[in-house]
Formats: sequence, structure tokens, C-alpha cells
Amino acid sequence: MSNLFSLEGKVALVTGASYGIGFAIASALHGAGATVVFNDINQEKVDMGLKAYADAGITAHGYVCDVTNEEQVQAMVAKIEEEVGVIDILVNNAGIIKRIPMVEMSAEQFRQVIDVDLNAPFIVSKAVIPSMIKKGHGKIINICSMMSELGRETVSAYAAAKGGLKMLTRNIASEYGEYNIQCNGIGPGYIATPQTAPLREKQPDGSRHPFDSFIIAKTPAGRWGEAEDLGGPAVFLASDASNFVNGHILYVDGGILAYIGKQP
Ligand code: NAP
Ligand code: GCO
Repeated sequence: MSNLFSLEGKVALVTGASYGIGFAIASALHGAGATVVFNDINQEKVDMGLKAYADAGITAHGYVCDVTNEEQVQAMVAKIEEEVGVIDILVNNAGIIKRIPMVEMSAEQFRQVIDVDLNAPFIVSKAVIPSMIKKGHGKIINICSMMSELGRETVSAYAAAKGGLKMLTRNIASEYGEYNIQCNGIGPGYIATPQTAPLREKQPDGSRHPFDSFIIAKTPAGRWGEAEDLGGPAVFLASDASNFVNGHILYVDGGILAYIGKQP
């Protein structure tokens, strides 16, 4: 049974994985046997990541690369193939959010979010697929969101990007499934990471942030997710256990999408 989930001998690239969800997913893939490769946008962040992996007893390979820059991505993938090996597993994790009411958001701010959260997964996937085809297999996991399904105030660009990422996932599955490439998404619920820290900040009187209480009431599990909650689902989608799962979005949300919310 455990062999089904083994990632021994596989090379996994997780983008933007110096900390947060990317770090937790990369650590879980390592736990299943994969060699971990990650990137971040500057050397300082990569060094921070390398230290975090080393502290966790993980030998990771870190690269400086802005995932929105196609030239940098192509160069990084070539370097990884030369220095580590062909990428068997890609996790498109790097992402940003801007919480700005839509009518106050500039077109440039909207584009920046689309660039990191949607264009970059296209750019990185495009760079790894040719070698996956040659090798005869590949796994691509796109980190989607509750906002791949739901809207909310202030996150128009993020919701547009994550909804688009859901459809990019289905399209990669459709276009490259015949080459034994599976492309699936993970849709995390509300996870306690630096990205969501402003939504959990304590009030001056020490009470919970109203958004924090709102999420607790909206989640049947009654808690925020931890980045580690995403490790098992990522191992599943990266392993042979999911070889006939393609174009699927696996929501890991403590039940948010199933629930109308706590009754008053
Ligand atoms: P995070 O703590 O902000 O981490 C995001 C990572 O992406 C950071 O390492 C960041 O690097 C990196 N990154 C951003 N732009 C980049 C670029 N152009 N090139 C390379 N790396 C870049 O976020 P997180 O909460 O762990 O989220 C990870 C992913 O999960 C994102 O796609 C996010 O949208 C998604 N997600 C998060 C939640 C949640 O509740 N936290 C829920 C659903 C989905 P820097 O630090 O250098 O900026
Ligand atoms: C927000 C949050 C969300 C989460 C996540 C939910 O402001 O609503 O940041 O977008 O990060 O993507 O799945």
C-alpha cells in the first residue's frame, strides 16, 4: 500500500516555497521520498528557505527565479535538469493577493495579481511539460483557492486568477493527459500563513479579528487550516496513487464549500 504513495527517485519543483504552504508541501513530498527543489524571488529569500529546510533535516535545492519572467523560468528549468534531474512533479504554489475594493484598484495592480497567480503557472508548466513528455510521465499540481469557486469583497483580481487557474488545470489535463501527465489542483481553505496574517490580527482589546471569527463560523472544522494540512493531499496528487485522477480540484478546506455557515 505505502509504495503507491512513494516518491522515491522523483524530482519535485515547488515554486515560492521558502515558507508557508509551499514549504509544508515540499517537506511532505520529501517525506515521501522526493528530492526537493524550490525557487524564490531573490537570494535572501532562497537563503532563508535553504536554512529552514536544513533546520528540518531536508537537503533542498534553491534557485532565484521570478516565476512571471519566462526567460528566467526557462533558464531555471534547464539548470535544474542539469544539476538535479528532470522535474517529475511541479507544484505551482507561488502567489500573491491584493485586498483592494475593485473600483479603487488600478488596472496595473489587477495585472500584477493575474501575472503571478495565473500567467506564472502557465509559464512554469509550459517549461516543464516537454521533458515530462519525453520521460513518459509527469504530475502538475496547481494551488488554487476557495476563490476558484467563491467571490468576496476586495479580492477581484485574486478570484479571477484562481478561477482561471482552475480552468488552466483542466486544460493541461485535457491537452497532455495522453502523455501520461496528470494536472490537478489543490484548493486550500483558509490557512494560517503570512498571506492571511492581516485577517487574523488581534483587535486592540485582545479579541479575535472579526474576519477570524467569520472563518471559524464558516468552517465545519471550527479552525483555520495549517499549511501541514495540505501535505497529504499533495503527496496523493504527486504519486502513482492518483494516476487516473486528472483535471480535478481537491478542496482541502475543513468543509467550507459544503457548509452554509453556523446558524445565528
Ligand atoms: P505566502 O505565505 O505569501 O507565500 C507565497 C510565496 O510565493 C512566497 O514565498 C513568495 O515569495 C512567493 N512568490 C510570490 N511572488 C513570486 C514570484 N513572482 N516569483 C517567485 N516566488 C514568488 O502565501 P501562502 O499562504 O503560503 O500561499 C501559497 C499559495 O497558496 C498561493 O498561491 C496562495 O494564493 C495559495 N493559497 C493560500 C491560502 C491561504 O489561506 N494562505 C489559501 C488558498 C490558496 P516572497 O516572500 O519573496 O514574496
Ligand atoms: C482572502 C484570503 C483568501 C485565502 C485563500 C482562500 O483574503 O480572502 O486571503 O483568498 O488566501 O485563497 O482559499
